[in-house]
Amino acid sequence: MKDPLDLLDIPSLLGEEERAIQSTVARFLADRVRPALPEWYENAHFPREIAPELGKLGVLGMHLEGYGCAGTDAVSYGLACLELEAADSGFRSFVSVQGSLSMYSIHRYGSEEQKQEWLPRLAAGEAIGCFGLTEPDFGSDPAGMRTRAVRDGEDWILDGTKMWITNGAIADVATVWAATEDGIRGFLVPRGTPGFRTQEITRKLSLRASTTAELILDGVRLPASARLPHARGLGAPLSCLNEARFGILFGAVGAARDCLQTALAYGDARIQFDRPISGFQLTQRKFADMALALNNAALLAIHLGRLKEQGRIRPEQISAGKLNNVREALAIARECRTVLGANGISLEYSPLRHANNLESVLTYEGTAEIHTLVVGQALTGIPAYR
Ligand code: TGC
Ligand code: FAD
Repeated sequence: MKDPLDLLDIPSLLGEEERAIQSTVARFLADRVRPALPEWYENAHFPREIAPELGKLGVLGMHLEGYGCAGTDAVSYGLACLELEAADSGFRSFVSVQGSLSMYSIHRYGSEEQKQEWLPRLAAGEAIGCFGLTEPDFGSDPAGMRTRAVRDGEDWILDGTKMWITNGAIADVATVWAATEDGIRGFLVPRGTPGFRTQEITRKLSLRASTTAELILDGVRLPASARLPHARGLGAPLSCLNEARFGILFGAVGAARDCLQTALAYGDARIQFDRPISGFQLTQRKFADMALALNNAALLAIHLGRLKEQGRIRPEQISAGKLNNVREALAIARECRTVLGANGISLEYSPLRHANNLESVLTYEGTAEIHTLVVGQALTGIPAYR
């Protein structure tokens, strides 16, 4: 199938090892994930048993060093996200939450004991992690969170509710952010802790091949050793978001590429008025505009990846990348759907599934409006959130 990223020869910007990682991930998805995707999506099912296979593939926490993690460069991690999301945003989401939110929070802010206990199992996919920041009444504005952690002797008691938590119902360990009298702190809450329960969120029209839950903490007693000792203030969870948002800005390119590839193939095969619909100028205009937007998004992703590898990427640059690439990917997915006509609304084809998924991607990890304001603040020096 034609690769629309060949238009600007995007692969020539990648090293040999990066390309090898990308094609290994793509092959795994073609064998193990793509054939069953329509069924999983239709049945709102995430195949939990695939986690150890993703661990073996090396994509869980792949950009982290040590503790069973692969320690790859940023672009390699991005390319894995790109291929995962070309299959389905739900799989990129699983890998983002496991590696960039759960594992990263432990890797960066955890004690040595916490790292030894959790990271090797999470990297292998033998354990699953989740990250609870959002609450029913505090999404874009996590600083207002109501979840509280109060000291009782050496222990901590946690009360509160977290909402829309990816992997929440299947997680063995939850990174939970809570307000204390010294500001926001992070805690590791293992599944089965008394007072801690999860409730699957059903009836989703987006990210159906992904599991999302509410976390309920009712007088959860944790030992002092459950607190992430190096996490202080809202900056700690926000720094984890930078990692996941970086994966998303690559992932969005993958979803868009898959849509455009599907539309190009369909346009060749579908005959109307005695000729392939890709021979019509109006269709070619759609293809050309989408290919430009897609290649630009890929260039932006790789540029930001190189900045990250040099250790000089800034949060507002990640916001700019997430804002642009998700917005463009959603527009491409919708436009590709039109090329497929009525077939475009069927699960037999990927564009509408991607478009529905991208509605979540546009919202989670900071909404498009929040990232607009982050860029606005970088340009003007004036924060306009409140
Ligand atoms: P503000 O006063 O600006 O900042 C508080 C402290 O945090 C620091 N900071 C950052 N640090 C690292 N990275 C960033 N991106 C940071 N942004 C801010 C800041 O320097 C400050 O540090 P200090 O030391 O001075 O205390 O905070 P604010 O309350 O005004 O909020 C700013 C705002 C709106 C940008 C922030 O709250 C925000 O990003 N809101 C969006 C929330 C969000 O993205 N939630 C995502 C939840 S997780 C999720 O969606 C997972 S989906 C997973 C999947 O399935 O893929
Ligand atoms: P709100 O914050 O209520 O925003 C509603 C609307 O108001 C948006 O359009 C928003 O942009 C706009 N708005 C808000 N404030 C402003 C402002 N200052 N200026 C202009 N416009 C504004 N969270 C987690 O912690 N962990 C997870 O694993 C996780 N997984 C998720 C999975 C899915 C499928 C989804 C859909 C969400 C997930 N989330 C997760 C939650 C996600 O991060 C939040 O939905 C997101 O941060 C937005 O919060 P909200 O939904 O409460 O919307």
